[in-house]
Amino acid sequence: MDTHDASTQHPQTPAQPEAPVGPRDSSRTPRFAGAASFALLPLLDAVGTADIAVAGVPFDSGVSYRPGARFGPAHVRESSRLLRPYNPAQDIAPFAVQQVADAGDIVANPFDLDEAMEQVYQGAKDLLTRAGRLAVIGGDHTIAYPLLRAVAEKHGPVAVLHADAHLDTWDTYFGAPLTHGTPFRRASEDGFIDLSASAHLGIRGPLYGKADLADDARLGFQITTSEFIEEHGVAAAIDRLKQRLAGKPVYISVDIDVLDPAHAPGTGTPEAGGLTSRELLRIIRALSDQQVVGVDVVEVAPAYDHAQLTGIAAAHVLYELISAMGAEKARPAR
Ligand SMILES: [Mn+2]
Repeated sequence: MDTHDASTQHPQTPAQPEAPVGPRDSSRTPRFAGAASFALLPLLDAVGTADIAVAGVPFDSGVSYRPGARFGPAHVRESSRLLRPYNPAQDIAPFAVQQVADAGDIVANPFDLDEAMEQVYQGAKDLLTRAGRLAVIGGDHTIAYPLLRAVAEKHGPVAVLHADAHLDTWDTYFGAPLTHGTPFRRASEDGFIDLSASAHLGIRGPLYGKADLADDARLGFQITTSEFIEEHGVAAAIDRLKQRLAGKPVYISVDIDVLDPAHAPGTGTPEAGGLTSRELLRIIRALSDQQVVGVDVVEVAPAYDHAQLTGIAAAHVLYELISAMGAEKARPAR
């Protein structure tokens, strides 16, 4: 970020990194006015480079049930207008300790899934030349595959923390190897994930058979179910996840259907008995001591949403993830 040549600096004025450009000033422009970038942050093109780029992927050609997550990025941005600059729950100003900017959307072909996956991969790779980390708004869960491909290229196999009602490690649907129910099987097979440190959170609901669980374990995932949280509490779930992630580079992928439909009705494959938004936010906060190298929040389908419930939940989840990613930078200043 700092482009000053140290040799031209006066000795009494050591080089200072430029302060991050924050969200639009809501004391001058009402939050409800103008176009919505995520959290009313500046666009990446306006700031050039960023520590974290927020990018949308309006793509839902991989869904097996209700379509509509292609409208997720616009809905989450629209639902993020009320996010304020200081996060007391993590004692951090996430847009002041790091440059966060909205990179707009990565365009993906809605009629050709293979081409779309290549576009998401290339789009993520290109953004990673201008931003240290990506925070992606989906889009259906298929996009986790090309995103993990780009992240693994940079960091090696990553510990994936996958919050979802579903395993998403199934094999094929109608013979198709890449759908929103299969990205983590393909990512595991292709070596993008650390098989000893990856985990699902919030799994629940009916499966096709018991073999699904055996396959899933073989593909590298430990499961913390929704029932585990009910039985043992959030603190025990956090301990279990931290032991599993074990200080590795972590990629966090949040399918908004990890939340109960009461908290997030606007999604493609809802399952009863899920987490509350309060439980999920607390778990994310507890991971601020991890090395989080990338995140996504996917499967927001606004056509089934009511009063922005799902959009607001997703916006807060992303805000908490961005805060957790900033914790490392904030620490020395405290
Ligand atoms: Mn999913």
